[in-house]
Amino acid sequence: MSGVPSDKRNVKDKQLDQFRVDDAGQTLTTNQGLKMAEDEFSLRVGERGPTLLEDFHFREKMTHFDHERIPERIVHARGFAAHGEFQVYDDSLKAYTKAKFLTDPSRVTPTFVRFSTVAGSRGSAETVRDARGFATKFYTEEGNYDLVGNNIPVFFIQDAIKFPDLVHALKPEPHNEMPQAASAHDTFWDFVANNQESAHMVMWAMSDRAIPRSFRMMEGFGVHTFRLVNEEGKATFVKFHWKPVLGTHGLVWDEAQKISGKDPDFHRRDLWESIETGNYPVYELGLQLLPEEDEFKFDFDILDPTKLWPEEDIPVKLVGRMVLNRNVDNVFAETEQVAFHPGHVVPGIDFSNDPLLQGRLFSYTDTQLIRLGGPNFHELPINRPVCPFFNNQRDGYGRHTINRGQVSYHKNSLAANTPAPASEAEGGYAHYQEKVEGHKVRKRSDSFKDFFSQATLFWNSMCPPEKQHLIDAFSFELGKVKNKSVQQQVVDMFANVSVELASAFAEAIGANLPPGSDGRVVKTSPALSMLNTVKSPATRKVGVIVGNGFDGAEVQAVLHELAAAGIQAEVISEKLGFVTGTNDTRLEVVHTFLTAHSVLFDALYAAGGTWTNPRSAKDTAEFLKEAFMHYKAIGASNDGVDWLQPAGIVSGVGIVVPSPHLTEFVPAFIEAVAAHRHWDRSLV
Ligand code: HDE
Repeated sequence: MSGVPSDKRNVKDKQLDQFRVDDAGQTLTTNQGLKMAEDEFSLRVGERGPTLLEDFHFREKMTHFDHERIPERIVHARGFAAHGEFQVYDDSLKAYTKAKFLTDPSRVTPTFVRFSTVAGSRGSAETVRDARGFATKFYTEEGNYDLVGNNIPVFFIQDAIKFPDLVHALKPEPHNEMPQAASAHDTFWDFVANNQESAHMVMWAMSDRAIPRSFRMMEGFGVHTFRLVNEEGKATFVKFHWKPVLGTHGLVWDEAQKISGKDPDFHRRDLWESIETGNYPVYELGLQLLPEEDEFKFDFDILDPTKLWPEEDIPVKLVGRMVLNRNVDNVFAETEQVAFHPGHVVPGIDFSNDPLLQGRLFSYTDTQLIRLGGPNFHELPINRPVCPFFNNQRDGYGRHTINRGQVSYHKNSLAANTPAPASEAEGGYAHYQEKVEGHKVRKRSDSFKDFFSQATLFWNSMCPPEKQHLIDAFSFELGKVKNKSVQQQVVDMFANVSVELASAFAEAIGANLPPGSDGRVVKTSPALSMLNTVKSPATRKVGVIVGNGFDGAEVQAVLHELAAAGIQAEVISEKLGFVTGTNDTRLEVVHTFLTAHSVLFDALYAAGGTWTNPRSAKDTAEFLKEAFMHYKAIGASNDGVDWLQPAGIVSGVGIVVPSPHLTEFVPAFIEAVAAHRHWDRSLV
C-alpha cells in the first residue's frame, strides 16, 4: 500500500488509510452494496432484443463512467506528484518566524508535491519547453501550508489582471487549437513584444532551465516576496527556494523534442521509478532573508515578481530537507484532486503587496470551485489537514462531514460561543499589521519599470554553450512565428537585453539587425549558470549496448563499478531475454533497439559482442551517434571500441575508452557520466 515500513509512516499516510480501498479479491457490488450476479450483459428482452430501462446496474455503471472526467487545470494541467517529508535542520529560524514546522527540528512534516508543465493539456508531452510548476503542500500541525512555486524564480507579468491575457496568448491559438504545449507561435511572441515586462522570464524560458532533465534535477522558487513573522511580531521579507541535491540539469532541445515522441511520460516515469527503486529525490529548502529596513536598498523593487534577488547579494540560507519517498496510490484521487493555494499559510508566514501574489490569493480557490465542483474540496482526502478543523461552514456539493448540533453561527450562546477563535498566543493566525496608505489608482509603480536589467544580468551570467542554447531557442521559437512584424518587434525588444543575442537570432530568422551595442549592464550572477551546479553520477541512466560473446569478466566488472557509483545501467540488445558472454556470463536484456532510444539515457556504454541481425550494427551506430550529438558521455571497451568509428566518433570530450587499462577506464567513465553533458564538444 504505502511502500514505507509501518513504523515510519507519517500522520498523513495513516490518515489516508481510512479512504484506501483494495478491490482485488472482493465480490462485485453496485454502489449501493448489492452483489451482482452478472456484469457482462445488460438486461434485455430476449437474447437479441432491446435493453430495459429497469437495468439499474447498467444505468449506474454507465452514468458513473459518463461523469468520470473533471475539467483539467486551466494552467498546469499536466502534472505528476509524490508524497514526502520535510524536516528543518535546527531552530535558528526562530529569530524570523513562529512557524513550528520551520523552527522545530524534531518535527517531521508530511508533504505532497505536484510537478507540472504550464501550457500543455493533461495528455501532453512532458519534455516540452516550458516553466515547470513545483507545488508543495506541507501538512503541518497548525494547518496546511502551500508553497506553490515554479522552477523559474520570476514571472512574465507584474500584475495578476494580465494573467488571463498571458495564458490566452500562450495556450494553443483558438482558431485551430495549435500548437500544443508550446510557446513557439505568433500569439505568445506578440504578447511578449507588447508586454515587455516579460523579458526576464522569457530569457529563463528560452534557457535550458525550461527543458529539465528530471523533476529531481530542477530548482523550485516561491517567486514572490513573502514575509516571515516571529513571536514578537517582527517581520522579515523572504524568498523561498528548493535546491535539488543532484544539481540542476537540462536536456538538449533536439533530445527533448525526440523524447516527447519516444516517451511522452519521461518525467513522471523518472520520478515514479526513482521512488519505486528507493532513490528518493531530495531537495533542500533555502531562504533568502531581507530585513524590512532594507526594502528600498536595491536597484529593483522587491515587490516586483519579474525580479530575483541575486544570490551573491542575498545568500540562500539552507534550512531543511524534503525527501520524496512515496508514490501515490491513485493519480486521480491524489494528484488530480489536490488543491493548492498560495493563500494557505500558517502562523509565522504572511504575504507582501506583490500585485501578482495579491491576485493569486483570489484565483486559486475560485478555480477549485469549478474544477472540483463545489466548496467542500478541502474534505477530499488529499486536501485534508492533519490537524482537526472546525468552523460554521456548512452544506454544499459533496459534503462529507456530519456536523452535529444546533448551532452553525458565530457568535452564539447555545454552544458557549464555540467554535471559538484562538488568540495569537493560542496559535490563532493574525495578519501582519502592515501600515498601508494611498489613493485608489490603476497604475504601474515607477519602481517596476526597468524591464531589462535583470534579463541582461541573466544573459551575462551564462557560459558560452548556454548563450548558444539561448540563441538557438530564440531562433527556433521565432522561426515558427509567421508574422514578420512580430518577429521584428521581438528582435528590437531583446536588443534591450543584449544586442549580441538579438542580432544572432535576427540573422537566423532573416529579420533586420538591431542597431547599438552592449555594455549597459555588466554585472553577472554565477548562481544563474547551470554549469556551476552540483555534478553527481547518482541515479544517472546508462544504456549498456551489448551483443552475445561479450567479454564476461570485463563487462561484469564495469557494471559492478557503475552500480557502486549509484548509476542505473540497463542492457540494450537486439532481442529481449538474455545475452551471453565469455565464461557463460549472462545479462538480462531490458530494452531492444526497437523499444528504447538513445535519447532515453544519460550516457551509453558500448560493451561489445556480436550481432546476428545485420540491422543491429546500424542501430548501434545510430544510438552512439545520437548520444554524441547530445553531448553525452560514451564509454567503450573491448570490441565495443570498434563500434565508435561507424558512428563517426573518433575521439572527443566525454568519450572514454580503456587507455591502456580497464582500471582507469571505469572511474573516467563515471566522471564523464557525472558531468551530465560535454558541452565543449560543440565548441571544438
Ligand atoms: Fe498559478 N495558477 N497563477 N502561478 N500555479 C494555477 O490553480 C494563477 C503563478 C502555479 O499543481 C491555477 O489549481 C494566477 C505564479 C502552480 O495543482 C490557477 C497567476 C506561480 C500551479 C492559477 C498565477 C504559479 C498553478 C490553475 C498570476 C509560481 C499548479 C489550477 C497572478 C510562483 C498547482 C489551479 C498544482 C496553478 C492562477 C501565476 C504556480 C488558475 C491568477 C507566479 C505550480 O488558479
